[in-house]
Amino acid sequence: MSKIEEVYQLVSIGKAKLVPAAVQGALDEGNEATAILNTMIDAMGEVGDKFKRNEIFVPEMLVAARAMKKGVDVLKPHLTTGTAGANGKVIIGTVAGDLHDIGKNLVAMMIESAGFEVIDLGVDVPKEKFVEAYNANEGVKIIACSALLTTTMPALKDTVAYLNGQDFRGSIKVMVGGAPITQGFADEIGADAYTTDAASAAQKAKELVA
Ligand code: B1M
Repeated sequence: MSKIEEVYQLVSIGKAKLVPAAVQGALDEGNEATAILNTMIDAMGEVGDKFKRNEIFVPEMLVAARAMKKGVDVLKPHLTTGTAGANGKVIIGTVAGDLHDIGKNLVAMMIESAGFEVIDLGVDVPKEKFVEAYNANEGVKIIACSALLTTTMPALKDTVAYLNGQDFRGSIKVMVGGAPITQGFADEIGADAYTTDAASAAQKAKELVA
């Protein structure tokens, strides 16, 4: 089995301790960091499918997530470049009621790499917290919100509506994303931008402040 296949296997069965060495091995075998990242995302896809079929349960999803995070730690220096902070500040968080953070963390990492200082509010972030963070920080250019569940799409809608009602709205851009989100939904709720993945989120962030 090649190292990249091993990464897939180990993430999907949640072997957090073994993943870093396998990821390093896959890099050493000459695989691109983005290819290894995509392999881990595919492994999470399989985990999600097994969950949907009731073949595994929440604890197994959780250990797989931990394993993937360990792998991302090894990849981080290979995925990121750029001068943090030069383009201004981005506030990011996963919306209220939603505990998924791997996708949001990847977006944060790529946006940081695109030259922004990232203020990461974590998961399950109430809409008021985004505004508090804006008021507590100078130089915020973008507020970025993730929602990874169909059941938290209303919380994303609420958050964007709340941001849209703030006096400072004209001086920031609001970005949204996450697996169940679409361009149509982003338009409907009044966000400025929607992207499908972390790399395109970073690219879009640069365009929004250019
Ligand atoms: Co959850 N979960 N989960 N889960 N989980 C999904 C999302 C699910 C699709 C699995 C499935 O059924 N197939 C399903 C949602 C179904 C739906 O929405 N209808 C689901 C469910 C149902 C649940 C629970 C309700 C299960 C339960 O308790 N019965 C529960 C909800 C908890 C809560 O949030 N309140 C739950 C819990 C969990 C864990 C906590 C166990 C764990 C998360 C741990 C963690 O994140 N620290 C977990 C996991 C691991 C998953 C899967 C398996 C993997 C998620 C992941 O990390 N994907 C997931 C299945 C899947 O995704 N295929 C599943 C990899 C990640 C890189 O992708 O997050 O999509 P993603 O991020 C992408 C893009 O979406 C985009 O870029 C990222 C990188 O490319 N993106 C943005 C994200 N944010 C963006 C922001 C942007 C732009 C792009 O701009 C601002």
